[in-house]
Amino acid sequence: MRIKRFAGVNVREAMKAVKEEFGENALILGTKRLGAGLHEVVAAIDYDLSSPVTLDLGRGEGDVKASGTGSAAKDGGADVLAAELKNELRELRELKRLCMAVVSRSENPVSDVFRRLEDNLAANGIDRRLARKILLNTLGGVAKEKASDIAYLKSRIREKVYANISVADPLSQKGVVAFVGPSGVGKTTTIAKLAALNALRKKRSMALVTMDTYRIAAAEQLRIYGRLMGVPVDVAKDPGELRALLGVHSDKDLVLVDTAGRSQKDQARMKELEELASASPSMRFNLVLSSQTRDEAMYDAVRGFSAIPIGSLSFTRLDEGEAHGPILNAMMLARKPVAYLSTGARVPEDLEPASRENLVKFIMPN
Ligand SMILES: Nc1nc2c(ncn2[C@@H]2O[C@H](COP(=O)(O)OP(=O)(O)OP(=O)(O)O)[C@@H](O)[C@H]2O)c(=O)[nH]1
Ligand SMILES: [Mg+2]
Repeated sequence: MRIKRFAGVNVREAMKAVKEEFGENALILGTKRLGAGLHEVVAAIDYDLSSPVTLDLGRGEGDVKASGTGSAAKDGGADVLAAELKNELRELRELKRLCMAVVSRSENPVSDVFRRLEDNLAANGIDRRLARKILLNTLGGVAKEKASDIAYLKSRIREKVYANISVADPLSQKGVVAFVGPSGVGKTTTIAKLAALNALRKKRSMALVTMDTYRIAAAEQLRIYGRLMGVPVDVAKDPGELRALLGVHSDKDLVLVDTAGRSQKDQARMKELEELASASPSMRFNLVLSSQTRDEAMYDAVRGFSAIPIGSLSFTRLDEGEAHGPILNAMMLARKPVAYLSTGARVPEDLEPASRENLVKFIMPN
């Protein structure tokens, strides 16, 4: 985004300068009389309105990296992160100041509309910083007579969010898919649902392997599901055992690998995952996150698990709250497609493949 002041002998002249430099898509933040024969117009524009909205939190560190490059890049990433955040903060402070200072003769000043829409997005759990970016990217191109039509603006925002969502099904191709993520988010349950859908409904040949040897009941939990579905369940203690089992199951369409939940703060356990990823380069990784995880906790999880080559994200517990904006927050930081949405604990009913349509409905229900 760029914010600039334009001066002219009157507002019309200053607006002409805005149009010349920023074009029709400029968002007018305010006008001010500076003195006799001198007026100022403050205008904003996104550098590229067609570019995706990004939450530039932790770019560099937050980007999901290929395995092996994780820790080295992460150390240098702290500076980049600090610089990015500082920059972000400066930009937002300037924007806030300008929004507050907007002088408008219309009944509904830009700042009021902006604040109402921002509050609406924030109430849905969307990070305010991301909400402001979405609004700036959306409002810039809006015709003047529509500038205070909240319903219209919301539909434009929905289009913007829709355009920024990507979805993918990691099980559409044959292969091995591992499910990783924080403790208790619903990894094993998601695997059970996917096993039921693929083995029973789609008649695909499958095997399940659990690498969760931390909890005594973990393997048993998966075995019970496997037995019900007629799908073999094996336990692998380490990447070597997994490799041997994958050899045994090389005839299967799909092998789903369950891993133990872990905190991204537990360096030893994260290291194990990195080793697993580098020992199994063809394995695809799906990061499972709870849609109820808010703000920094969500970003910490996304950043923490970015040390392994995450291919897609899944979100659980959509039934547990009304606000699903954290899904968008996580997506924008991870910049990875969404695979599955879990809407309850029932196996296999409570699972939907992610689509742009259902995601927009969850993220912006009102
Ligand atoms: N309400 C709700 N409960 C869920 C959902 N997904 C899973 N659960 C429940 O959450 C609990 C934990 O689910 P698990 O699948 O064992 O979670 P996990 O990520 O494998 O846990 P760990 O292996 O211990 O890290 C279970 O009681 C599940 O029934 C969901 O989408 N909504
Ligand atoms: Mg589990």
